Amino acid sequence: MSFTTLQVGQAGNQIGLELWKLLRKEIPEYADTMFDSLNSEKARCVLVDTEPKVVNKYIEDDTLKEFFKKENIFSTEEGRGNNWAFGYTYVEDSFDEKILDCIRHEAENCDFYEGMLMIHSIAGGTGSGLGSRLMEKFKDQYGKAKLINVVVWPHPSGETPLQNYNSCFTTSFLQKYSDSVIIFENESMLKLIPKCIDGKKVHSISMKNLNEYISVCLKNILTPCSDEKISLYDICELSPVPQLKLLSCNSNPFIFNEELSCDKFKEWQDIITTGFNQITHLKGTPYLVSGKTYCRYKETGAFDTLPSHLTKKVNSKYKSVSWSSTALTHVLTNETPFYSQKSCPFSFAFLSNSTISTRPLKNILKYGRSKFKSKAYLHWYDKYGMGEEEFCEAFRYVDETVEAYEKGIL
Ligand SMILES: Nc1nc2c(ncn2[C@@H]2O[C@H](COP(=O)(O)OP(=O)(O)OP(=O)(O)O)[C@@H](O)[C@H]2O)c(=O)[nH]1
Ligand SMILES: [Mg+2]
Repeated sequence: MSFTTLQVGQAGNQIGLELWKLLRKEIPEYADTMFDSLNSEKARCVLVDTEPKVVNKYIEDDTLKEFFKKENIFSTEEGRGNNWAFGYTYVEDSFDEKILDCIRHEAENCDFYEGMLMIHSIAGGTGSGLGSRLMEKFKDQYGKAKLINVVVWPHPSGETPLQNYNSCFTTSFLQKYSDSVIIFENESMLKLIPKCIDGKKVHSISMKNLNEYISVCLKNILTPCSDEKISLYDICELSPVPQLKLLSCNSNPFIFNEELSCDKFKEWQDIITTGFNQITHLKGTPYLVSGKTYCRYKETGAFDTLPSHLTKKVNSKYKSVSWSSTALTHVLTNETPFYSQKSCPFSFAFLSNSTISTRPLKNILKYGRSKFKSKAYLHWYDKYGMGEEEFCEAFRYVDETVEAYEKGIL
């Protein structure tokens, strides 16, 4: 089974820089799932941005150059100015069709094509707008293939005036076309990273550090073990009904500034406890729809007690929904963690579908609707043919998603 990775916009391609650094270390085990073994083990990855700055790094850097196909890198001259409508509607010289041709070419080279893992932010113009257009066309052409989106959520306080509108539009497309959406909230990561690396003085956490955290999470769930094939279907199992497909991911230990912060962890129990402590919720106890833990541990001795320990931890953090009592599974691998050279004995990740995801949704809806009421910035969308009806439809989709979680848990 194989899948393609599609990175769109600045965030998508910057996260990719960190992710492929980790994945490359495990070639050739993953050669035919994420790497094209027929083509010198180059990544089965398509890289897209409207401005050339970030994707050019993949062309100019000597180490990266080896792993990426130059013909899979697409860019234009100018970004989409944090405007979803600009990104969605303006595709000069059939830019979108060229990208889809490239994805088709990659898919045709796979023995069994599972689908696409797409990485992007929801708040800018390219990853969100052009990304939405690509999701729509991909699902139109490959109805049965899976689409998993890894998305970066903006700070609620607002980095750009259009971010909540853009986020609502992207969320409505995710709800229509994606099979599972793994959400990484920039603000939550800023709070949780110091918890993973305490004992060290953290002066500031950079965007690169956020991307390192996201990459470690993705690495743990995409390559739980080196001799078993990764499958997008395993991740999609966590979305039992199409309306409930928003996932969160946490992982421990964590590589910070290329240094593994694992000195303070003596036992696997400590690593799991710190991993679960990363999960934050504002009010009450969240409901868990489904979850999967991923553990790599060379010592099999602990495998008898690990599952019940993990289940206990999950139950202390979440309430379970009445209709989904067996929704928690554990993937335990008798293998040294991939960063074992740094003497860490154990790695842990938790991928979960829970009501925690409704909090960021409510935020973009609240701020988006309040701006819409005062008709702020609507002309930026109107000039690309997006009228008030389109806004109302996007808000309705976000509303329905929140409602699906609130009703679904009963
Ligand atoms: N985690 C993370 N977030 C990022 C990164 N770069 C940008 N963001 C966030 O993504 C949002 C902006 O989206 P970008 O990806 O920069 O925008 P874009 O898709 O390139 O679109 P345009 O530049 O408007 O054409 C903001 O919420 C940023 O905080 C990154 O490398 N990592
Ligand atoms: Mg950009």
